[in-house]
Amino acid sequence: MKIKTVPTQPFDDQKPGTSGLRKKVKVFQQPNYLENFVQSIFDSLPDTQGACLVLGGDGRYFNREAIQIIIKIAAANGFSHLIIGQGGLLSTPAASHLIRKNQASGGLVLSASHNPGGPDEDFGIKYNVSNGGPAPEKYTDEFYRQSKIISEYKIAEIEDIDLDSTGEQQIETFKVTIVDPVDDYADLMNQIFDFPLIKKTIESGDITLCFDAMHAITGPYAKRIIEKMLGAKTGSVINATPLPDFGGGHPDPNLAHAKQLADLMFSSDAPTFGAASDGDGDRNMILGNNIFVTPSDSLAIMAANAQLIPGYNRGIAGVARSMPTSQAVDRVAEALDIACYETPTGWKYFGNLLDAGKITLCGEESFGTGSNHVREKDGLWAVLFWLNLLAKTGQSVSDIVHQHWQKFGRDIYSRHDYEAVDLTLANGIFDYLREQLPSLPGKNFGKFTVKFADEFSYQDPVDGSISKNQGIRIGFEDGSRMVFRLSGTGTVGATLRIYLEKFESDPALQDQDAQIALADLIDLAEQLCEIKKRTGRDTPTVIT
Ligand code: VG1
Ligand code: CO
Repeated sequence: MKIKTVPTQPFDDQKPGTSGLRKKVKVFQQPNYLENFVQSIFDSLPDTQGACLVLGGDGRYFNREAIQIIIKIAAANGFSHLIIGQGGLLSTPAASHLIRKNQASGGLVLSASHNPGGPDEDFGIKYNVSNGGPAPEKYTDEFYRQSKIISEYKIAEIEDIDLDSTGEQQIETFKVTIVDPVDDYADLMNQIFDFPLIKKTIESGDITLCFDAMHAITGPYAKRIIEKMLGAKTGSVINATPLPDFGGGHPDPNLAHAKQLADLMFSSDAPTFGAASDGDGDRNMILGNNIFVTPSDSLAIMAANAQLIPGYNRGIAGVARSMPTSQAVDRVAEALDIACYETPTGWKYFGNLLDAGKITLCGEESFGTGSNHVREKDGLWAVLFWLNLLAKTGQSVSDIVHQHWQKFGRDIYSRHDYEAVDLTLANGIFDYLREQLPSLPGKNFGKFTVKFADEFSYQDPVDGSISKNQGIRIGFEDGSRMVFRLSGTGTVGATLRIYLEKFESDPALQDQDAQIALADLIDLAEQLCEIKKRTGRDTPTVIT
């Protein structure tokens, strides 16, 4: 195999964020941009000689072209085996599973997740390590360091690989295996959940459902699993064909972006269960007939009911949630007498806890839940968990949620996002918040008394590594909380996220609209951060 060494210059903006490197497609299409980043990753790895790499993406614009380039760079860097999803497609959780199942040295997942796709939209690339999880910070810091000193990359001069036929292709000692993207993942789900019971309940009509794949990667997975294996009617999966631009929408499963599904679930024709997933298949939104389950509540409900699911019937070791996620799961952990960990935002912080067996379930408020079955959050897994729960209990989504609140209380929760904020203004807001932190504890704001105010820092209990500046937290005596963070996945300006939470133990007051129940906390957040005043905006871009 002929290998070419190409001289290159570093780019100064290849610092991975919350979940890999995300930029506009046009940025990735600049000469050498993708090549540099991939070579920087390979330069950071201890040994690529003879190694096996999993490769696939969410099918967004530039996916195929990027895969052909990566194959050639991987071959030139000594990888001996590539496992690639047919058509270049793999959901993030399926990629995680393939890495684990094949004991690959790692994987590259091409996705910008819930960000829009298309020639003028976003592309992304993320490296996962041998446990199947996103590369921890010590890796991503090294990728960035290499990207700043890179002077050349290696590329094999070989023909494009046929991505569409499953099977093996061999070029000298370099082997490429094209696999069906769904097969192994569907097998894994079948091992965890009670498929015969779910199928019976769906076929009897006791569960009716709609799954919105948002023209993204979960279409083929949901068609196979929900319609074919579990017997849901054809058409139960909507927007099922992955499109390079996701049909022009944001493949972000929330009430704002999955509007078609949300409208259906709050109509008189609503099925008993509704769900959606995101661009790369790791997020989920759960709905019942006229009810939306917040991701934080979903995690808590899963933890409280895990013993009803075959894959977790021996109980769960512990749970973890990202810091801004509501404290609902903490209450369940306390009742079950298991550990509950609070980690920074991003799935990479759960890996060590899962590997060490300290936790079984984990989740984030951003529509992400998962377990020790892979090392990524997993959208369809969460959907199947809920379907199994409905089938097993015979209850409706609404009954399950209300009973949970009655037992544990409700953490009324909302996140307000302000997108594309001018960077200088955003930094000013954080400076202003930071200045106030020392003087806040003990201060009264109407009925709220500040209990603590700090900037979250995390020490990993397994390897002792420390991650600082992970968001500003202000907690109040009554258990209410607000968190301010800057997004690490956006590609335009700064996205400021405000997370708001209030505990309600009185069942008579639990059924309130979150925005109304949180109104005084929302006002106080504005008073403390002045985002509306400083940006001149009068509402958040997205409320979830
Ligand atoms: C967001 C979410 C975070 C999630 C990350 C990746 O990050 O808040 O919880 O892990 O996206 O999800 P940020 O830094 O923008 O807040 V995905 O589905 O984009 O891989
Ligand atoms: Co995602």
